[in-house]
Amino acid sequence: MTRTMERTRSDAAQIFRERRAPLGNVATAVFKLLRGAVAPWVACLPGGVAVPYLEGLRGSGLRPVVAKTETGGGFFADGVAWETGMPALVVAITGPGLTNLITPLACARHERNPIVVLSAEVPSTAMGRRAVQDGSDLGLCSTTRLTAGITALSVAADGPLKAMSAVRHALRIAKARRMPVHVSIALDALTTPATALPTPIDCIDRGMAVDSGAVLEAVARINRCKRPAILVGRGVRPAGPELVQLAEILHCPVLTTPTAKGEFPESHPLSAGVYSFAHGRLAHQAIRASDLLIAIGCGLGEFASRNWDPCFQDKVLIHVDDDPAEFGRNFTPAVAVLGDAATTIRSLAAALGTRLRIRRHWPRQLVSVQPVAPNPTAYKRGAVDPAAAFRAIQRLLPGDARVLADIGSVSALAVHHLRINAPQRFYLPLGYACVGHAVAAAVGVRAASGKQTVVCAGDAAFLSNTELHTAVEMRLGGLVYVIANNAGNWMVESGLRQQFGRHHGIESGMFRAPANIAAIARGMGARATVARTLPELEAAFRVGLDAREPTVIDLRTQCVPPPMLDRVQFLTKARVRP
Ligand SMILES: Cc1ncc(C[n+]2csc(CCOP(=O)(O)OP(=O)(O)O)c2C)c(N)n1
Ligand SMILES: [Mg+2]
Repeated sequence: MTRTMERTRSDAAQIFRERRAPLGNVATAVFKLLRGAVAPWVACLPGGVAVPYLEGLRGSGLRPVVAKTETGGGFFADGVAWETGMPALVVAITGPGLTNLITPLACARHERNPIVVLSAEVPSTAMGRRAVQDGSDLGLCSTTRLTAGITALSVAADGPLKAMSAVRHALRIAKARRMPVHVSIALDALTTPATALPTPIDCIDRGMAVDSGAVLEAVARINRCKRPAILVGRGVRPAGPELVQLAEILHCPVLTTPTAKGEFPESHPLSAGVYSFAHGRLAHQAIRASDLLIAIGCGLGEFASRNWDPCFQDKVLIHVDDDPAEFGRNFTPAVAVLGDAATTIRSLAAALGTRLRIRRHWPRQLVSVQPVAPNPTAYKRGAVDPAAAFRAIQRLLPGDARVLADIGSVSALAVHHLRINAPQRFYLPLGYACVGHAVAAAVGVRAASGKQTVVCAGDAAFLSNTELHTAVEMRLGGLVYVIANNAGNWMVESGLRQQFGRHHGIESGMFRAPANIAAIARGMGARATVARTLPELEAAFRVGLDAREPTVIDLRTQCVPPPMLDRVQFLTKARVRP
């Protein structure tokens, strides 16, 4: 080898090193690309093929959070995305890591929370050769095919260049469509030196031009009606002040779906509360009596339309949504206004402000809502009436605290008894309704919000995952778990009793004895108390809000039928009788 050739080779190596140094390998470059465009917490569960991701996170400015399962990690990310509106990252291994993520991704899809899953795949040379956990397209369980139906993009990259393009593309789609996405990168691609970063991710913010023709048509319809009402779903976010303005111009009742609880302040005189699931009497009356309904950001599905109540067909429906697929899904709108909620509401309010001609036809009691009457259920010794417990929580709840309700009788009780007076305070993902969601998602919400966070969950929900331990590891104070411990899956049992009578005789999921939730929580390092009376609950709740570590209140509750008649009716009607 000549000296010139040697120099050329060492120069090339030097240039290569210099280029490589700031970028590192593909795993490192991926996080450099994502930083700033995603929320800073990365839920991850380590494992052989995912190690390059974990190495890449070092010094990236992003913060790895070790979840106890990928399912819990996925819910954590869902909480982060819900709180921040930014895409939340999850890093997982292929195979079981990815299959564990299916449930939280489906939940995020329902709630339109952007989650970016980066999974690590077996090396390209091992694909299709029975490598452990092979989730490639050549393996037995292709992870991209598994996630394809529940994500906006699911793509595998077994080369470095495609890996970088895939991540960039996935992030754009997650942001634009507010949906989960999945990129699977092979181990060898992850560890290949990155040659160049793709152009930084610069997503154009959502926000569409207002459909002014449709707005004018809507205004004309509104002017001809007598009793308009507004029903808002989760898609209304973020439209707080605009929504209040529109309601005040129309002076009409405003209802929310259970998932959008609080998006219109429930303390506002025009609030008729939550419609359908666990609704109050007023909400139902307001919908029935209205002749025109402005539905904003909701698909008018089972919970949003009280089991597709036929009364919706008799109204003039003005449907506002940023997804045209929602129009006509359940009821045909007289006017469909495609656009982002806040902008459209603002345009409607502006157009109505000068032209509003409807006269006030609403009976006084329907535009001035009274608080729900207390549940008269008597106390049983040693256990608290859950309705009274919720009213106590309501009294002690700080105004800016986040409340997460889990699925179970607590979700119905929380919807019914809590009054949420500001948007983005209450999270109940009823669309996918997965038991255990809040227990894990609250950790993400508390971390991302910095606000006191209250979880209302049942004992079965608490037992279904262990992300409380993650909250303990993160030293998250001001995080209070109120666990309504009624010894089992009471919502199911209660539903069966309402449907079939007391002796249906099948396994409904009630336990022989209550689990010792406080002891389990202590075992994970949390502060924990058993509360058997309201004063015990109140004292523990107050202390927990200011505590420096997570608090669990093992609240022994009576089995009182929750307000869930609509759901029972839906299940009863759907049965085919012989
Ligand atoms: C993953 C999942 N499995 C099953 C269900 C059906 N389910 C709905 S409520 C419920 C009971 C939850 O029990 P718990 O958390 O103790 O609350 P409770 O109703 O007893 O107050 C079950 C099993 C579900 N929604 N999600
Ligand atoms: Mg229970």
